[in-house]
Amino acid sequence: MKIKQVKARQVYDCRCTPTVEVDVTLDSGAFGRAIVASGASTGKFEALELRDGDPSRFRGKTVYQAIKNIEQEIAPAVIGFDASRQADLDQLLIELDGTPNKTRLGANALLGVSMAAAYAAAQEAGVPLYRHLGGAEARTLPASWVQLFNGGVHTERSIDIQDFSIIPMNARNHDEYLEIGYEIFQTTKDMLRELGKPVGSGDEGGFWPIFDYNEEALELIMQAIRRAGFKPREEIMITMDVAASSFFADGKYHLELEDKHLSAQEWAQMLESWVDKYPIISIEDGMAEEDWQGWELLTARIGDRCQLVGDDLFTTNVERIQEGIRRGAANASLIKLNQIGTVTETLAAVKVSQNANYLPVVSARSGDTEDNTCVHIAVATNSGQLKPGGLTRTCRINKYNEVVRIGQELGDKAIWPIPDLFARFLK
Ligand code: 2PG
Ligand code: MG
Repeated sequence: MKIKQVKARQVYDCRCTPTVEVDVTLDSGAFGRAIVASGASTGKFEALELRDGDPSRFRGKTVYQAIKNIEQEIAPAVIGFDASRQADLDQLLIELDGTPNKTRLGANALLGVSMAAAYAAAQEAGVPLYRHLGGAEARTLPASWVQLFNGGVHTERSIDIQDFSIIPMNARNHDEYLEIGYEIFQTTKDMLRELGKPVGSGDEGGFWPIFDYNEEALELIMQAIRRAGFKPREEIMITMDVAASSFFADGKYHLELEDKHLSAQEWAQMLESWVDKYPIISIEDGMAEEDWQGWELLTARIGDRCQLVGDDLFTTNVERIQEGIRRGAANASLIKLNQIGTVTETLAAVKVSQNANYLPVVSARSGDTEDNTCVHIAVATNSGQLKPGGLTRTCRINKYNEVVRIGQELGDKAIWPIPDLFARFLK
């Protein structure tokens, strides 16, 4: 499975922001292609996404240097390497870069090669990527958070909270799940229309909310669930990504819509009151990435009845996840390939989470593409949850479609994870 050729090019994500695409060809002719996704609400502790920074070209966002690094440094180093040895290959990439945060060659450069090599090795082995990475045990289809509202930096901060999604809990399979999600998504649209509110979508395919206060999103979701003929809590649960780092400053949480400046204690109280009032099964980044104490506080308060997901907090970084486990901060981790920069480190982050009973949620990014690697990572690791976005835009729907394909491939071997996945929060 020797790598024969590595080709890289600048392509464009769903915001038309430049990004890295890599092709890896093996001696046998087996071929792998991957595109690196990109975030907007980027965590401070993420590996570096190398951009050229020339404001006259794509507003500084071109990735020509990363491409050059692949062609001139990474390719010569990996040509002749056995692509089936993913962990060794990734170790080589990490050492070649030589910095803790992949700042020299760029995590986007490294990840593109890492993922494309994985695809090439899978093709050579004649198996799909999830099987190549996860073996025969990889057969849990992910339940996707169906995003209804975008917010935060994905909608020019039209509301403070970054996203609201639903999880149909009683669906027996992915098709049924998506059908219920679709019905509620469309009902939400009907209601927005009736209220004279915009029905356009934010960066991740959820609706772009124009609301007077953050809780209005929750109220509307409750109405939409009922109007679509479902029972909140019994049948449908809600997830939120607060992305609290984006409104945390000087030790306070600043809710612009409410004009409130809250201490971690007050903010945790407010989140708890929402969990009391609404069927919220999951809160992501409820506290800011540097506010470990806030995280501990929130976890102690509601961690037994709500999944608390560290995204900016953990940045798919084994050491940060371990720190969270030690401190009792969060009880789940968001997993994004480009936060850490290689396939192997991504899989390691999932493992560390699972070993500590922290549920992993594999996520797309707000700047995503036709690449479906995140879906394969979810299946490969039996994570059970995926965060692809709302029910518009191909960069979102392609993830749902990939789940459909994998489901068909697995046939009756496929495991459908809900509602068991959340049993510990539903007692
Ligand atoms: C997040 C992600 C995906 P972004 O915060 O969870 O929803 O957003 O890719 O912009 O960081
Ligand atoms: Mg997030």
